[in-house]
Amino acid sequence: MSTATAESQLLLDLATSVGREAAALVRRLRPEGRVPVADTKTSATDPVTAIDRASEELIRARVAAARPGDGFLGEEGDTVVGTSGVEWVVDPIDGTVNFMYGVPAYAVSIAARRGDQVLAGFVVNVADGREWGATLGGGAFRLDGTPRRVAAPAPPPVAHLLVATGFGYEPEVRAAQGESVARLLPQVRDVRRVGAAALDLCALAEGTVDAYVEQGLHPWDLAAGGLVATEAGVLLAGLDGPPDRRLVMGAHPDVAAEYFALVRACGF
Ligand code: LIP
Repeated sequence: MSTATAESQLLLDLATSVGREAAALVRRLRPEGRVPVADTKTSATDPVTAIDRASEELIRARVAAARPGDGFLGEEGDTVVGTSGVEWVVDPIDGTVNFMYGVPAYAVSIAARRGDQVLAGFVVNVADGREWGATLGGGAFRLDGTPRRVAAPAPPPVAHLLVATGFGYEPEVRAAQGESVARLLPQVRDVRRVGAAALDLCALAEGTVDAYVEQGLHPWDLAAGGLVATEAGVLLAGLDGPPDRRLVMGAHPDVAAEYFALVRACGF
């Protein structure tokens, strides 16, 4: 096992143990019914709950204890600049609106990267316990139960793709995204709006959707699920290069070029 792979595996092992502990905390703290909003961020409909914050505090504490020199970029707290060259990129609850309403699609998403290169990623759907993990060059796996490799299946033709997508929190951004999706809809099988990018990317990795498109994602929405998807054989792309805040597109290599062109033609 190469040194790089050994390091990535150690990072995945830590992400997995800390991610499972954070998921257990979120399950334990979630009250019956609707979860109250603690605050809002980019808009009145962009919520954070006290449990998002508790989950991130736990993850920060565990990572700092295990790897004190590492950096930390989390959705809910201050960025920590490290000295080791490794940075953790964390969404303590991806799909916060689903979490608030009790829609069973919200996840803890933990990745470790060196510069722009994600080395390890772990995603757990807190509501149903499904887990995904990946290391750079080491493949993608389902980790709940007996670990088993995940590989994106051969896709149908573009006109029959089931596409996952999502919308931002700012009304004017949503309006434009809605128009692009309206143009895409008659040219594919259908769309799914699950509400958590990390789970969308893991669904793409294992073929419960065929393609993905979203604008406005933050690094913590994309890092871990993105590695699971690419290590499962999916191609991810952005507007003019790697996926980023402006655009994330994903599909199997057999249809990627045609699908990416369609997405662009729809105005994304
Ligand atoms: C969510 C993303 C989702 C997007 C939502 C939101 P959050 O992240 O995972 O893909 O459509 O608008 O940004 O805010 O729940 O961590």
